[in-house]
Amino acid sequence: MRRVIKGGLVAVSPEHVLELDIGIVDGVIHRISRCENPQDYDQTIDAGHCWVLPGGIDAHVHLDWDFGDTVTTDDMNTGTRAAAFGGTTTVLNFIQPKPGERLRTLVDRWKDKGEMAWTNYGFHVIISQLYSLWMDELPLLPSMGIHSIKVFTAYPGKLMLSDADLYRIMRAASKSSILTMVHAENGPVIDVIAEEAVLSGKIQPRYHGATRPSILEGEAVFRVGQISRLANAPAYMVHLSSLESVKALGYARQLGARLTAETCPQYLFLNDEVYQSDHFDVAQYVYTPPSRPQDDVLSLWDALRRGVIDIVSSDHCPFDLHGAKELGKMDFRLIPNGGPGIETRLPLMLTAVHNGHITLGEAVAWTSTNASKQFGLFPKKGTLLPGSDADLVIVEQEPPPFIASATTLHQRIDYTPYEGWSLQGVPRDVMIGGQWVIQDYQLIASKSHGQFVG
Ligand code: DUC
Ligand code: ZN
Ligand code: ZN
Repeated sequence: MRRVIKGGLVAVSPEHVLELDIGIVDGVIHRISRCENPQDYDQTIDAGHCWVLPGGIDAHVHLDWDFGDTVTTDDMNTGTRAAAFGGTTTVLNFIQPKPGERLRTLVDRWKDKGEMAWTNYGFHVIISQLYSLWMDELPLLPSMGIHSIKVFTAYPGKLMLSDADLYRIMRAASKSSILTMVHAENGPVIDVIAEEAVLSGKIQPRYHGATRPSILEGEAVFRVGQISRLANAPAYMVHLSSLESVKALGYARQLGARLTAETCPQYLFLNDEVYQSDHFDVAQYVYTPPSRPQDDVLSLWDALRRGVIDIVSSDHCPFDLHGAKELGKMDFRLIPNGGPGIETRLPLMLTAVHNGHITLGEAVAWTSTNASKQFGLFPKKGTLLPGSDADLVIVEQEPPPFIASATTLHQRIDYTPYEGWSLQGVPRDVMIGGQWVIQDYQLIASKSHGQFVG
């Protein structure tokens, strides 16, 4: 099948946004230039008055994740379908071995689940303890197409590693060319603060925000940076939310730490005002880290612009408000931490472009190109160069109105933190591997086209 997309303003890369036509043959971009002979193609798509962008890459999602006593509501089917509606064509999902499970079994199990994915997909493996079987198999992960692991310095007794084990695991990962991704917060101190809050009667969801101070995020970012230097390991800091972290990141890097970092829309578009009410509805903003004061929000935008942080991922980790979140009705510590965002990530960033807050090139860099480079997918993904996979989105420059709502979005969850927001960046058309998945805002593919990116 030969297709040509004509007349769009094409972000070939963040630096090169040009009026071009894109020829696609057998799922791969074969030329970018003015096309004078559309009759050479089987299909011509009019992209006049549209942006054509590399498909979004969401490097941080939790689909079908067992988290404590519950599981995230979206799975590889529903979550990737929602991702596609939001212009994301590749998702990297966190997968966690069951106690005693071999890593190979885990990866095989998830590759089977990947059969239902509408987008391309890859995996990061969560390592929550220094378990000998996992440590023995760690070097084999790259041969299974896995190049990153994730560890936590929060959630003592559940997911948290000691500093000693963090050091051992980072060192082992680095020896096998595996990137360690880190959730950096000082979990033990947070637990003391949260316990004291509950003992003094502060049980409502709003206290989630106040009991996870950003000092303890910055402290952990710096500590992880120093440990990573000693382990001679690069580290990727997930979901940074605060100025404390940005400063810690900068200082650790100055000292020689090889750190990269992401932030997420909930830290760029929301602030701590969401924790002002005593109402249980505030549980929808119980994700970790919490949203921060507006000064932190501004510092994150600034860090993105300066290239200190270079990726915006969703941390899509959905739990129903009138469901799993109610586990914490009487104690905010029991509310499963996480919120939805796989579908709204790119549209929110493109709305910021429409509003003149950021450039189109910046949005492309932060939502696609930089993640493709970080996770070894470039130049097949994250750019629209000849030879790249035809994973792309077409976004109308003057789109029809779209109001974000749990009912208008496709994520399988009963709320969105952006309920009622007007979004201007919802893609009209989405192509994955040369196949149309979304056209004219409708799902048109009858089956999934996702490929494993290993
Ligand atoms: N960290 C994540 O990255 N996702 C969900 C919960 C958490 O703490
Ligand atoms: Zn986390
Ligand atoms: Zn996460």
